[in-house]
Amino acid sequence: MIKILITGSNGQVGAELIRIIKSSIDAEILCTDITSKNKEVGDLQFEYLDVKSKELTEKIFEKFKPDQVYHLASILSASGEKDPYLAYSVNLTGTMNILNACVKYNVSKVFIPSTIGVYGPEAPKENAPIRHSSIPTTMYGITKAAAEMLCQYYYEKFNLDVRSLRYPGLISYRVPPMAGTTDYAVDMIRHAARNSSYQCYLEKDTPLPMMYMQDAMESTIKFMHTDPSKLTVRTAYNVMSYTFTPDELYQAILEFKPNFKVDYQPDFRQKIAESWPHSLDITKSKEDWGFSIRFDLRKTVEDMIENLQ
Ligand code: AKB
Repeated sequence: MIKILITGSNGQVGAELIRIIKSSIDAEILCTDITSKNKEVGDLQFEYLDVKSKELTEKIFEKFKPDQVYHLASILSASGEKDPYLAYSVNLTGTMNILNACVKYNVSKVFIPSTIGVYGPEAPKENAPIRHSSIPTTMYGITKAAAEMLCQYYYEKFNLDVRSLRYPGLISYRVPPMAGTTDYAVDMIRHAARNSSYQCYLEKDTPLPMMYMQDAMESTIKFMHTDPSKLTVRTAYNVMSYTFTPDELYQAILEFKPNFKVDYQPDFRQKIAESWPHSLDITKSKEDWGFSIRFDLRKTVEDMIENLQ
């Protein structure tokens, strides 16, 4: 049985990844986070791990001896702007600690998610390519762009099988996201499901690339199972399902909740959203590892509302 270590297991992605790994892989799983374990961890093993600490990180690796690592601990775009130093320490020092421990303890495969936050305002807005020369304007984007380069560096220098996907905004119902810019989408659907009105912190006509969590997790597992010889990108592959604006999401929700009301009060996150592309070029993901999705926007909204009710 393989041993899988997950960092940031209490977060929005962690909670979902635990489920899919449990149901699709015969593995011994160790969940780690800086907060006490949430209910998704259930009866799995859990340890406190602050990835900023090299000593603690190595202690956990030494004790558990993972074969594979899913390094999800991260500070997202909105929280990163409130505390840039923390974003730097977790997203870069933490990632270095994980990569070094992976090399030291002979981990065979590691997943480190990236984000649309790596793009800056001068990147093409439509079909943004994997390779780009834009400079991200958030600390989250800067650290994640550097982390992508670290992935490639560790792959080339240490032959470590590091893999990464640039996630767009992820829509899910189990653990509410609270620290990003794309989170309004989850929040809007949550309010609709509970029959309360919603105040949106982005302008109604702000397009962003998005994806339903089920598709994101199934893609991640498929990607991690791909024969390494097929992978031609060792920074990060682009993935996304659809683009919508807050108003387009609102219109999609009205089909299921006709009395739902939204008003718009943009805050500092508007500027972050405007610096990101509307859509990504996903050709390489389709060619190299067969990326595909099941949920369009309508199905996403329907499934979200059903589960949140
Ligand atoms: C955020 O909004 O910060 C994240 C992301 C797009 O990476 N959801």
